[in-house]
Amino acid sequence: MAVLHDLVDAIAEGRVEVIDLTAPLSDRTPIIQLPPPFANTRRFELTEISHYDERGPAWYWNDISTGEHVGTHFDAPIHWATGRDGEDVSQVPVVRLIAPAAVIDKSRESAQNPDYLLEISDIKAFEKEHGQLPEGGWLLYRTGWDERAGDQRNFLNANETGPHTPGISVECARWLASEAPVIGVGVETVGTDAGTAHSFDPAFPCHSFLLGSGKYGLTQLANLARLPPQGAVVIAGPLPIVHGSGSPARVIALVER
Ligand code: 23J
Ligand code: MN
Repeated sequence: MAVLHDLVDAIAEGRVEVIDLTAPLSDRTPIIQLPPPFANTRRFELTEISHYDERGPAWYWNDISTGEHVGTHFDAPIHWATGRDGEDVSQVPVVRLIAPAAVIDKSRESAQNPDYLLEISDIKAFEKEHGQLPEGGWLLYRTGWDERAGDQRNFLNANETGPHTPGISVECARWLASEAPVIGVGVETVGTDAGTAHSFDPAFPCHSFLLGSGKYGLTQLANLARLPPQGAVVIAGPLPIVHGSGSPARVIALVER
């Protein structure tokens, strides 16, 4: 009881700041675009049921339609073939949804090179300066890409060779999955993998290794610039979609000031 009320007091007094890491969900929210012959997700959309009118005089409501992997969202292990026997999004234990986070900032590197790939050496250097990655927590990867989220073209940054967005190297993805103490990786981009990861070996290594190890992904996070390198606590709220491979999620962070 005491700890929880201390937390509520600390939030009310501003000693703990609550930061929204979630992108707004609308029909303009950027979505991933896979090349042919692959099938693609649908956008988030509202269909009005009534709006204080003859269809419902005192109420406004909508139907929603969306892909599971739209906007700020959670990737469950079952999303990838390597994790096919793992948890669907409704089976992720709620205790996993509140976890500490380390934030590594490669926004400068990503501005210079949109194909920037996070390496194990980057994480070792981070750990030397800021301490170890949190046990049972997230590695959040800041690239500055959230500034582009208002515009699908700029966000996907595709040319004739495909999308160019920063990501994680094959070796680093393997290491994060098998050696690092984290439960998952969160990114600002449309997916946890780099734009060019379709041509990596294996393809989409973040998805392949992390989800294959029962770990998770969080994508299209906003406001990572407002988090400290260590010490934030992340609350991620995917919908418990039965058999779902993922879900749009409200993701918030608590930061001690
Ligand atoms: C399906 C296929 C490839 C990718 C993805 C989905 C995602 O990024 C996702 O949202 O999980 S790379
Ligand atoms: Mn996804």
